[in-house]
Amino acid sequence: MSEMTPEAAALEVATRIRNGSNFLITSHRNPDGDAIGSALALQGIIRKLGKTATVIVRDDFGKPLHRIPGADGVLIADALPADYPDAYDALFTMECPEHERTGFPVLPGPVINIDHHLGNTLYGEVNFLDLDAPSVGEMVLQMNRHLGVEIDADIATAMYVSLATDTGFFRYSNTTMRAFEGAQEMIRAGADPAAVSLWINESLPLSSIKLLGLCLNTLKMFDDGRIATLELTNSFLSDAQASKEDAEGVVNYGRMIDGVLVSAMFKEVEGGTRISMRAKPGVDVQKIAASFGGGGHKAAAGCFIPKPIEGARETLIPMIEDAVKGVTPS
Ligand SMILES: [Mn+2]
Repeated sequence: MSEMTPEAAALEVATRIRNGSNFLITSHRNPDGDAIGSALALQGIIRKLGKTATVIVRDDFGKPLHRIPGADGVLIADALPADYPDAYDALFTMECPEHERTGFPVLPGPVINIDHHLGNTLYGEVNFLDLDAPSVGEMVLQMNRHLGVEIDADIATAMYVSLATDTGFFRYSNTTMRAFEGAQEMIRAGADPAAVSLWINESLPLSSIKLLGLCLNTLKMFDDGRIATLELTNSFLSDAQASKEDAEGVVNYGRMIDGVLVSAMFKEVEGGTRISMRAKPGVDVQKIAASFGGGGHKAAAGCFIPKPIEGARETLIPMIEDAVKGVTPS
C-alpha cells in the first residue's frame, strides 16, 4: 500500500488492465455522476480491448444517470459475485476514499483504488490518487493515454457526465484549465454538452422538486447568515413520494444564498443523522467530516452522527462556526 505519483499509478493501472482479462468495477453507495460516469468510461475502455468488465454498485441511482450509454447494464446488487475475488484480475473502486464506501466486502481482493479525494486511505493494491483531478472520469481519460484506446462517443459521454457533474457544470473551484482540456477531448470524441445538461439539469423527476420544496421549508440560518442548514426526514420522502436519490443536490441550495459559507443538510437515517456539507472557497468541511469518521474534499464532505437531527445539529454547528471564523466570502 504505497503512495505513488498519479503518473506512476496511472501507468500501473494501465499495466494491470493490459495484463488481465476479467474485471469488476464498483463505486460508492448512492452513486452520483462521477461514480457512474467514471465506472462506465472505464468499462468501455476495457471492453474495447476485448476484455470483460462488469460494473456493479450497491444502490440504484437517479434516472438522469440512467441515460448514460450502458447505464442499464450496471448491476445493482447486495453482494459481489460469488466468484470474487478468485475469478477477477482486479476490482476497481471508483471515487471511494475508504473501501467501506463501496458497501461491499472488497478486501481481501485485488483492489485498484481510483480517486481524487483528500484523505483517501490508500487501501488498494494500486492507489491511483490524484487530488488535482477535476473528476475521477477525467482520471480515466488520463490513464487511457497509456492504453491508447480510441475514445468513442459513448465513453466520452460517460466521462463528460462525470466531469460536468463533479464541477457543478464548470462552476466549482475544480473547474481548472485541466477540466476544460478534458472536456475539449471528450466533446471532440462525441460528448454532447447540451444533451447532457438536459438529462441532468432539466429532466428531474417531479418527486425531487416536491422533496426540494419540503426541505427548503426547513432552512435555518446560523452565525449571522454564514451557515445554512436543511433537513430531510423520512416523512418528507413519503410525502413527496420521493426516493433517497431525489435528495441529491438539495444541500447545494443552502450554499446559493449570499453570505453563506457552509450549507449542511441533515438527513434522518437509521441510528442517527447523515450530514452532507457544501462550502464556499476558503472553508474546509472535509476536516469537520473527518472528525466524525466521514470523508470528502474541502468543498464537499459528509459524515454520520449517531444522534437525531436536532442533536446532530447542536454538535456540528459550533464546529462549522470554528471553520468559518475569519473567512470572508470572496
Ligand atoms: Mn468525484
